[in-house]
Amino acid sequence: MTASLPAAQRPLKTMKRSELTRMLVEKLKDEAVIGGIGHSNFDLWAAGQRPQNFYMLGSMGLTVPIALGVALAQPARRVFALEGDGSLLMQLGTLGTVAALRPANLAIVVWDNESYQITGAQKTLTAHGTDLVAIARGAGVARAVWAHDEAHFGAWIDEALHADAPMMIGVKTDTSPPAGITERDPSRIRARFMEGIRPVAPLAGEHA
Ligand SMILES: Cc1ncc(C[n+]2csc(CCOP(=O)(O)OP(=O)(O)O)c2C)c(N)n1
Repeated sequence: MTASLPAAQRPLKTMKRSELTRMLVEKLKDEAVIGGIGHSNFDLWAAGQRPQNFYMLGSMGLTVPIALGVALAQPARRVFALEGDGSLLMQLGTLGTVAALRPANLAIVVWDNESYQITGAQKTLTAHGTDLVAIARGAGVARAVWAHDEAHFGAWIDEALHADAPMMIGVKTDTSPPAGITERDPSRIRARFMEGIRPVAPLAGEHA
């Protein structure tokens, strides 16, 4: 019955972060991906360690600011920020900054499992009705949407790969464990990422 409804009218399906992360990574070439603290980056790591991936270790809420910086510095490269609901709730102002700066090459994916899963699954505000996609729209990110199922998520990622405005894609996810655990080596993660997103042409004043 519900399958025949347009996607936007179907109820939100609770999906698996690790499966969708793999689906996203399979669609990528040289796009940068910033994985948020904890499970967001664990699943990114498990989906294949691309040099264009950065794994945030330590601070909640910094995924979107880091991704925004990369998007502004390299407008020719698409950038994905993968963030948990708890972490985004800690840094909501960042959505207004994204709206104001309007980087066309930035897409935010929010894995909303309604909990701080990695620290013991305490409930976040989204378990009590806070709607992060509505908040993003209110902050000025007009292209903020919920993914209704896996195919819908894939279609929004395809759109993000060609979008002309920043996007946010919200996904309701379950609390299944991540598919792996990121190696805890921040300096190596940083060095590999810096090399992985090195501009092809030398920067002004830089010798090739
Ligand atoms: C600023 C800050 N506060 C608290 C913590 C402790 N902490 C680490 S991960 C985490 C929960 C993250 O929740 P969410 O972003 O929803 O991701 P999930 O664990 O659900 O995948 C908390 C509270 C931290 N690392 N940084």
